Amino acid sequence: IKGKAPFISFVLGGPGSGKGTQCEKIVENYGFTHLSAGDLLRREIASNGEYSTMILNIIKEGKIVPSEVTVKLIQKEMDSSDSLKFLIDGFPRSEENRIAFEHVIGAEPDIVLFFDCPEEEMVKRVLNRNQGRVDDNIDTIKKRLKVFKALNLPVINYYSKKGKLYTINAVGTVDEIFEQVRAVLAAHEL
Ligand code: UP5
Ligand code: MG
Repeated sequence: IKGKAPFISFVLGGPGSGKGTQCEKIVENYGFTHLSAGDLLRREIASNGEYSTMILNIIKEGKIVPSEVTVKLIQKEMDSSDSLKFLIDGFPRSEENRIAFEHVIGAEPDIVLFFDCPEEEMVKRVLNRNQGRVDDNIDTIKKRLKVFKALNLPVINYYSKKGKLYTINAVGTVDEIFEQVRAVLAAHEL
């Protein structure tokens, strides 16, 4: 039986907007537990489990893995952690993802950080990354951007209406961007 409900922040933004980079800074400075949905899915591919091929094919196409699979991976991580502060990075990517999380985890985020970045900057960052990700090529990036606009922006609008959205200007140095994040976390006494 768990005690106090953890503080949950969703971390959203387009491909290459700097979610992972800023999450690392938040972990260093504020002791959050960082769960990147994309990293959990890539780990699942590497484990050669029953969903590996399906996940790989979806990621290559820049599409969204079924909520059931992603939420289960997130749930496993949350359940096996006694952290009181979670960053859920790159999720939910669609309204369907969002609703599945609410149902399965039985919680809503306390805040949502949205890293707002122009498309040309995101494309530049992703193409420069060079970490061998199967989706870091111009064709897949175009698809990821399309899916982001069609399916993730509605989630961002939803949290904006709920008063939970904090939009961060994701252009600038990593430290300049992190100063904006600090201000949001400080306002929540974290
Ligand atoms: N960089 C970072 N900050 C910078 C700055 N201020 N100035 C200049 N450069 C900066 O950064 C990207 C690159 O930019 C890095 O090289 C960094 O050094 C540099 P990063 O912090 O990695 O950006 P991030 O937003 O995390 O980019 P990422 O590519 O991880 O975002 P995506 O949302 O596209 O990827 P994710 O891993 O979340 O998902 C991948 C795929 O998995 C999805 O397309 C989808 O197919 C699937 N997926 C699901 O199906 N469901 C999910 O719930 C999650 C993922
Ligand atoms: Mg990332």
